[in-house]
Amino acid sequence: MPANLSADYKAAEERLRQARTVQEKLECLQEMLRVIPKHKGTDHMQADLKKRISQLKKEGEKKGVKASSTSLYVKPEGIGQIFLVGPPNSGKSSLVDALTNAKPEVAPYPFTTQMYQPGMVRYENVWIQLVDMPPISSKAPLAWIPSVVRYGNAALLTVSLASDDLLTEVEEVFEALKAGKVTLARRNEEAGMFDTGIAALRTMLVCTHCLDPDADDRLELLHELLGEGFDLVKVDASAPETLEPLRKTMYDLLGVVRVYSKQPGKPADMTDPFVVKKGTQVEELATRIHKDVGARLSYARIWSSDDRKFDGQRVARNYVLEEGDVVEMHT
Ligand SMILES: Nc1nc2c(ncn2[C@@H]2O[C@H](COP(=O)(O)OP(=O)(O)OP(=O)(O)O)[C@@H](O)[C@H]2O)c(=O)[nH]1
Ligand SMILES: [Mg+2]
Repeated sequence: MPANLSADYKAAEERLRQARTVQEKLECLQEMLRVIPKHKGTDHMQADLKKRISQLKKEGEKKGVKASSTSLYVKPEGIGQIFLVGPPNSGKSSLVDALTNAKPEVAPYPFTTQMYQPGMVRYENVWIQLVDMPPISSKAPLAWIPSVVRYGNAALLTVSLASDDLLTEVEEVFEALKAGKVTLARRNEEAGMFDTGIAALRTMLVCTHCLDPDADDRLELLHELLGEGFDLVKVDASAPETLEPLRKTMYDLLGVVRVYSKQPGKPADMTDPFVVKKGTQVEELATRIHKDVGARLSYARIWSSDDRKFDGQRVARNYVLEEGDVVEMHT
């Protein structure tokens, strides 16, 4: 029986021939399986596609890639997941190399990173996940990037102040993300997943190569392109002390606060915080500790990190927790 393969199938097959990474190949094979005519004449081809998909998934998992039948994702760890997005050679992997335990490849040529690679950043008593990503560029577009970053808690838009093509590169990043229904939210814009399917990621602009002699001129041009609204930090991987403040930057970007619970008469364990969204009320924290505690909570006592504000005062169930609060629950 003839297979009668469709144009969609042939196009996916052609893309497969050109695919370089595990993800790209996987996406092509999955597409081929999706569009192949389902009849007796293609039974053996369908079986072959399934076998190749399963082999590639195993190969991908060995390299740290989690693949499901429809999408790829990076398993979140720590108190939040932050993706590095940016043009080629902008210093994304250098940041992961300097700030985390991961050892991504850093090289002086573009398109070094082909696979996402998560690392963990220590900030005081918490861990934040920072995910290195392949570059976003029209020269080698990877359609899967937006579908992975959309589930992150935030993004670092990493751009190089040593690049003469900076503006075009940045525009390409915005365009590619937009095509995948991802936008980068400025300071005053709402972040989150919208009904339209658009994911808006809270974003900080990280300008690398800030010691380049022309860095300030390029930054001015970038300001003209982007307008107001993105908070930015300037760093240079050749001066490691400029990278350290990024730890706090990342923490602040996540929009969370750390609070510590204590038993009456005992000190709080300040090494082991509860991490909750800004705006969380004490009754929500109580429910998180145990639903009975939440239900029975009558009041709490708070010690602020700045103890001139609260030094064991009673607060009601709807008290909004602040960074560093020590909380004693009373039922
Ligand atoms: N002087 C200087 N060099 C940097 C800086 N950041 C990165 N580099 C160098 O620039 C080159 C590219 O850095 P990478 O970290 O590999 O860049 P990338 O964004 O991961 O590149 P791709 O994986 O291709 O997207 C390497 O040679 C780095 O050592 C910086 O802030 N200052
Ligand atoms: Mg890289």
